[in-house]
Formats: sequence, structure tokens, C-alpha cells
Amino acid sequence: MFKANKHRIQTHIESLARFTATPGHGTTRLSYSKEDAAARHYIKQEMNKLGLAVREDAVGNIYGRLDGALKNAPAVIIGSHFDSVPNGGSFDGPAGVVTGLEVAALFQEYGLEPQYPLEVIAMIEEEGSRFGGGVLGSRMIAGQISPADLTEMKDSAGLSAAEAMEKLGFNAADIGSALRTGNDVKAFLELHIEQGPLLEEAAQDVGIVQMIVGMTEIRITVKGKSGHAGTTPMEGRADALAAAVSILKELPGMVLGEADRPVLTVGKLDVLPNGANVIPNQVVFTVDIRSANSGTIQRILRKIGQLVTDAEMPGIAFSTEELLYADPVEMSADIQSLLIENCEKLSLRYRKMVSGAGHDAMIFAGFTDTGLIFVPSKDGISHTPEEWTDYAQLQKGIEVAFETIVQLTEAKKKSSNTEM
Ligand code: HGY
Ligand code: MN
Ligand code: MN
Repeated sequence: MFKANKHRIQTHIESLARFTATPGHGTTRLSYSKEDAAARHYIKQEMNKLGLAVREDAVGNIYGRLDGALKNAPAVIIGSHFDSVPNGGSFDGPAGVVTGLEVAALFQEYGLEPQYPLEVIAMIEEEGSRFGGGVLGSRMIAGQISPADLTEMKDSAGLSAAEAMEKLGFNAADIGSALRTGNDVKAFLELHIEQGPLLEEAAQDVGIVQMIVGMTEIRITVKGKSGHAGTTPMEGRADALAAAVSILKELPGMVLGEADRPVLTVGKLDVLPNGANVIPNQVVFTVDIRSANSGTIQRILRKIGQLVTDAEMPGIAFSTEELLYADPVEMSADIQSLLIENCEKLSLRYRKMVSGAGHDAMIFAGFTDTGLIFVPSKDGISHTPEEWTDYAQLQKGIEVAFETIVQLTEAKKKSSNTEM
């Protein structure tokens, strides 16, 4: 039985956790930041140590490739993202990147040669923490983003994604060269922390994801007129925050009555000019809506549109932008079968489940056979510094991923070139 190396796994997770802008307050690693650059250097260094051919695509996704016996055959890719939410945990993203590194290390340790090439990937901007939307690295790989989009996407300081990536030597104009398709990708497998309580509550080791819920992220901008808090009468004010609140207070009620239990979150809200004695002239907030049923998402979006129309008042202007829209997506049935087979082979307890969180896997599923496995999250917590997964649990998940990658790459022992 192939055993993953728990110490090596722990070392990688702890090393990556050090690349944060908020030491002592979780992981804050925004794409193309200096923390990104430090983590990038570490990941590439570890890929080099494993004898992988290391490259970065035009927009900064990192690849480590182990060539296969079949020349020009489509690759099997394994990995995840290495950016984070603000003050996030150490495992969201890195658990999947470290899985890729550990799988490649096991190939090296056990002298395995893949028939189909193996590629380990570490992607940027899955969280959308810097430029909004999310799954940006994988959407660029899937050809869903244009250079113009990267010029329009701006961070809180007004720097565009194109400008930010240029500082690290990448080139938005060359985004076409980052494209991957089903012709050159045979399969994609991602290991991720569950970010929920189900596996831990049921004392199960692995979650085999059948479907990732659909999601949309919109940004609503409310414009009004600023003024002196003390000398401006209440009548006739165009207070952008008061107008925004008239919408915000209605949003949670929009999902509570829905049968398929969608979720709605207003996670970001900026008030400008943000002075205690100034009437706000602009409020910008995001609305994140998720459901296993795309009809439900569409219905909620229509209700929000009507709410905005009804909230119009003199001096107040609303605008809404869609930052991300992804339909619910099924994971590959074939890969699910392999994952079940390997959990049973390793005598691991598993469950099939739906992912309420979004992942790069939902974008890869649009063009190649895709699998997603979860390992337990302590207390179901994620997107906070308290996020935790026991290394022994992560090791088990990685061993399932390894067995599955051996099958997907049709790997053989180098020396005797016998079947595994
Ligand atoms: O938002 C999500 O579901 C993921 O963590 N990006
Ligand atoms: Mn996340
Ligand atoms: Mn994630």
C-alpha cells in the first residue's frame, strides 16, 4: 500500500501559511501580492526538487509537469489555488496544491512513470479577494476571460488585474496562451477541505463530490449626494447609505422562503467617503447567491432587480454588475467511481456529497473529466484563522487522490514497466 508522507505534507502547509500579510491573524495572500510572490517561489522550488518541469502561464498559474510515456497525450492535472480570503486559514487551497506536490513526490519515490503526463497546478485568484468574482485563474485557463476584462477588474486601490500581474512579469495580453481544453487535458482532480461539518459529524474520512452548487456574485453600486451631516436638512437628502439599507434589509428574506434552501451573503460593503460627519454619496456592496438549482438563482436575481427598481428615488442612482455566474455542475461519474473504489481499497469511510462552496473544479468540469474530494474541516470552520484539518486526515485524502491519479495517468513501475 502506498503511504503519503505526513511530515512532508505538514511542512508544506506550514511553510505556505507563513506567506501572509497578516501574521498571527490567519492567511491573507492576495493574488500578485508580495505574499503571492513568496508562496510562488516556494511552490516552484518544491516542484523543481521533485524533478518536475516548472512553468508559469501568461497570467501566473503555476504548473509542474512530469512527462508521460505517451508523447503529446493530454495531461492529468491535479491541484488547487494558492490565494486566500482576507484573514483566512492555512488549508483552503494549499491542501489541494500540497496534494499535487505529494502525489508527484510519491511518483518519484515509488519510481512510477505515467503514460499520460501528470501536471501539478497552483492557481491564482480563486477566492476573488483582490479583483472580485473568483475562480479567476481557472476561468482564464478555460478561456472565459479577455485581456479587456483584466483591465476592467480593479482592486480596492484601483489597480487593474492586468497592471498587478505585470508587476510580477505576467502579461494579460498573452492570456490566449494560458488556454487549456479537453484536447490537452484528460482529467482534473482537486482535493479541498470540506469547509463544512458533515464529514466530521459523521466521522467520515473523505467526501466524494457529486455536484457543485451554482453561484453568482453581483456588485451593486448606489450613488447619492454627499453633504454636511449637520447642516443638511433630512428632507431632500440623497443619502446613498440610507438607499442601500432599504435594499440590504430585504435581501435575506428573499431566500428564506425558497424550497431548495439557497444561501445569500452580503460580504463586502464600502461606504464613501466614509466620514462620520459626511452624508455618504456612494455605497458599493456584493451579493453572493448559491443554489443547487439555477432556476432559483435566476428567480432571486430577478427579485433583486425589482427591489432595486422599487428603491429608486430622486438623486439616487443604482447600478448592478455581474462579477461571476456559474451554473450547478456535476462531477465526472467515472472519476467518482474511481474515488469510491480507492476509498474502499484503503478502507476509508466516505460519503457522496454536494459542494456548497465554489472551487476551480467547477470551471475545469466545463471542459474535462473532473473530480473533487473533500477532507474533514474541524468544527466545519473555514475562511477564518481557526480553519483546521488534522494532517492524518489530509494524508488519507491524499492517498485516495494518489491512487486515482495512478489510474488516470495509467502509471506503471519504471523498472519492470509492469502494471501497478
Ligand atoms: O467562495 C467559495 O465558495 C470559495 O471559497 N471560493
Ligand atoms: Mn475559499
Ligand atoms: Mn478554496
